[in-house]
Amino acid sequence: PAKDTIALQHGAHRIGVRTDADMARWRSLRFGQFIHWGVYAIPGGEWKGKTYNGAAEWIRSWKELPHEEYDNLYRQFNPVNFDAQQWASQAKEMGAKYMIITTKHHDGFCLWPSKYSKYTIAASPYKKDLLGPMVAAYNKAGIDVYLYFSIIDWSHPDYRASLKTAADSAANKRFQVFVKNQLAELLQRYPTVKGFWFDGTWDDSWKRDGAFTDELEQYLQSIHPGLVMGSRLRADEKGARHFDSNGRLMGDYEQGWERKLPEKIEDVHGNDWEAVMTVPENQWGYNAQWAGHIKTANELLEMLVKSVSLNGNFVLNFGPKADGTFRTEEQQLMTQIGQWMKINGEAVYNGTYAGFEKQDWGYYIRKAGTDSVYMVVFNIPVSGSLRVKMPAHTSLVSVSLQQQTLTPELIGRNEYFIHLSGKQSDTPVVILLKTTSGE
Ligand code: FHN
Repeated sequence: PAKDTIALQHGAHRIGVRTDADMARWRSLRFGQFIHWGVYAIPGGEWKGKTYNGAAEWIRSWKELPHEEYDNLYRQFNPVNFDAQQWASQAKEMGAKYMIITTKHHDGFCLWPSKYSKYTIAASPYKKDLLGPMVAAYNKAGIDVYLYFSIIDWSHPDYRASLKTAADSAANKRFQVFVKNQLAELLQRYPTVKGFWFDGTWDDSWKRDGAFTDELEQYLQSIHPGLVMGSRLRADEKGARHFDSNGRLMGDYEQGWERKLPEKIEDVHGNDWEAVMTVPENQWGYNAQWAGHIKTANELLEMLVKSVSLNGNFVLNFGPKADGTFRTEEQQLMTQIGQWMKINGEAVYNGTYAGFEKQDWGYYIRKAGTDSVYMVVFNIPVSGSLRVKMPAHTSLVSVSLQQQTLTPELIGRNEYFIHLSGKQSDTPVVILLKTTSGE
């Protein structure tokens, strides 16, 4: 280690990004669909006429809803209208290339019939496994599946947030075995999944056992080589999460971008990263009454494009209803985003940071490993002139807007205006620059 780094046994085991094919695939997909689905969809943010003002999937922690009552909601969980094919085809229509499903959220309810828990879909009136058909349908539609898994488990008698006594430590050890068993079970049941998306790893009991998080990560990799797992799983032996005590990223990509995006390439320190985003401000599970600002398709597309322009993936969350259908607002968003992606998705998939100076009109995305750079324009200036400053040693060869050639105006040394005078658009405009690089 360098002079000012400390020796760590359970810190990052890799410097720089993963370079294997499984990780390259994850990186190329760029757009994902997140789904938060569980028994919390039944109350949908309301209980006995009162509205909970937290996130709907957290309603069990609200004093107005006794745990006893929440923990019996599964007896009513019967998503008779769940249609895996339909879910998959609408995700495909939207342009998602991967999806992340909550196999188990903080409440502990399992969407699969786990043999390690009684609190699962098997005990509900629906009885049937939900994950199996979901994984099959999404895969058939060409979409990779990732499994969200909460470490925090409010239903498990051995879960401890902190370890104060020897009995707590013993319970925690049993809980770790349970976690390991459930994860191995998921991989064994759904072998086509590409990775885990861990959550609920912030409690002291988890953070203080960095060695276990490290062993678990290696164990999962050993039984399912190539698995992609973000930085939320890990802690080092000093309790540092995501980044070890030397500031190095643990896990395969930075998983801290929740409902926020980096501003500039320096913010991501050369790491792979992914952002997860809600449609309303902070609701993941189904909430019957969305409040506050509801993001529009254009706002979400801007976040997607911005993420890709900074080398990241973007994952948009949906919270289906308890019966297995999606609310109208979400269906409309999927359709609107999909309409744009169908025509312009080529600018997003396999996109990377382009190395161009940022301009106010929008974002540049480079098709990985090529001289093709897309300009995704969100703000056409009143002048109609888009400024393009070429990076050093790069020259502009041609400019086109949907097969139509545009003639750039040279306005300075290697600096151009691309004129869009008179052009108006309700959706982002994509311009393709062909460039050459070299000394
Ligand atoms: O508490 C959860 C929350 O309900 C939701 O699942 C999000 C998704 O990233 N994760 C946690 C908060 O970080």
